[in-house]
Amino acid sequence: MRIEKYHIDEHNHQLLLQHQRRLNCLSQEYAPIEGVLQKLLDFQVAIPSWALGTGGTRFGRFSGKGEPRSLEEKIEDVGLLHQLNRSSGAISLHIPWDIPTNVAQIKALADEHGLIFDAVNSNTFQDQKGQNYSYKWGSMQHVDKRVRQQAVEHNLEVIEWGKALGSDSLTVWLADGSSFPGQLNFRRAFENTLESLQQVYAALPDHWKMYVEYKAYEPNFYSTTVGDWGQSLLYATKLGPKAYTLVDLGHHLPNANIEQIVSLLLMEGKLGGFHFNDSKYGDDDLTTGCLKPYQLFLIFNELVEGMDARGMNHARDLGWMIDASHNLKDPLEDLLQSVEAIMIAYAQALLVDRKALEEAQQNNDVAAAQELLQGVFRTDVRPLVAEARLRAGGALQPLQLYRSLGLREQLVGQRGSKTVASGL
Ligand SMILES: [Mn+2]
Repeated sequence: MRIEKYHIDEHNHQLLLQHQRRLNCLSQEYAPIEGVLQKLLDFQVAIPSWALGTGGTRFGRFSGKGEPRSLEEKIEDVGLLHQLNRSSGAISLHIPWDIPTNVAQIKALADEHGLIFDAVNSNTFQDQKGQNYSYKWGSMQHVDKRVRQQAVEHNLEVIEWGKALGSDSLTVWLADGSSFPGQLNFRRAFENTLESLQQVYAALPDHWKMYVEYKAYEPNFYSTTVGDWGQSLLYATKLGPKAYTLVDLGHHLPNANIEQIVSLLLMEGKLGGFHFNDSKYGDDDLTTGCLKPYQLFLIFNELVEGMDARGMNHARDLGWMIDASHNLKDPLEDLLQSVEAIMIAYAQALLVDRKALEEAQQNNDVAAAQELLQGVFRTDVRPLVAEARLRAGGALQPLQLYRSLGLREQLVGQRGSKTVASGL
């Protein structure tokens, strides 16, 4: 399903005057904004293929309606998001949940929707039908070499799918760890994992990146073998220049200073990518920015500062992806909200007066530094984000248009109300 262009034009036409009034106010305060707009236009956030259906908790899963039944329909869904916001131009596939039956057709379909394939994700956190060995006691950390080898081979297969699709990165998240003291020899678990990752790393094409994602706890509750950014950085450093740390916002212990982690990883040239979501207690996988928009802004503030210090391209040099689970809201509405929150935080970070902030820091003027950051954070930059969308051919108010066109109802009409998408 595609949205007819005239629907978007009509919608924009209705909102245009009000939009321009708001934008003018903002431009007067923050002139010139052209450079910021171009950066917003370039910025794309990949949508994971597993976030298009309803997620679940360990207690239950309450299906939504009109969920995508196939990889093709997942691509169509991301295509809809991208038509609406022009900032969701990539899809991140999960293997084996989303193995294409016909690579050429899938590539052509993605191309039709203006989508590229972002990082491919391996899965050794659950057993698949017909596999020889179980991951109950871990995958790459496992005491049995045969299990480790199976996990390595799966990752090699994922790289092959990625190569076929035109992806250029592999994300490895391991559920490996232990739930009880004494269960695991930490050092051997690390060494086994490193040795396994080294075999995967050796198979990476030259221009590829490997993202080593960390997580503090869950599903294991005593130790995780890639448990924090220090451990991930250890692996990434030992592996080599193509390996990077991936930061998932929900994978920290409560109140961790994620913006500082980001800053130091960037300094070391080892920050590879991001998984956006929000949380109150743990890895809640809620809509990005729904709870802690100020933290999201502070993270983007460090990202922009750190990337500029290294002369990096904001849009291309890091991998940007949403990693959330949608249990209550329509996944497409939820994703529109997440992307919007990311764009707002990014726009705000771009508006920070870097010179004035540095001056405040040099003078130990703490109050001035706070005023500067909070001044930008409290500015409503939504017209700026909307203007970027407008210029790219998207909708001024994506969520509003999604609802007024009855897109979910149309999807239910096509797919039925009892569909279940594969995913978390
Ligand atoms: Mn993640």
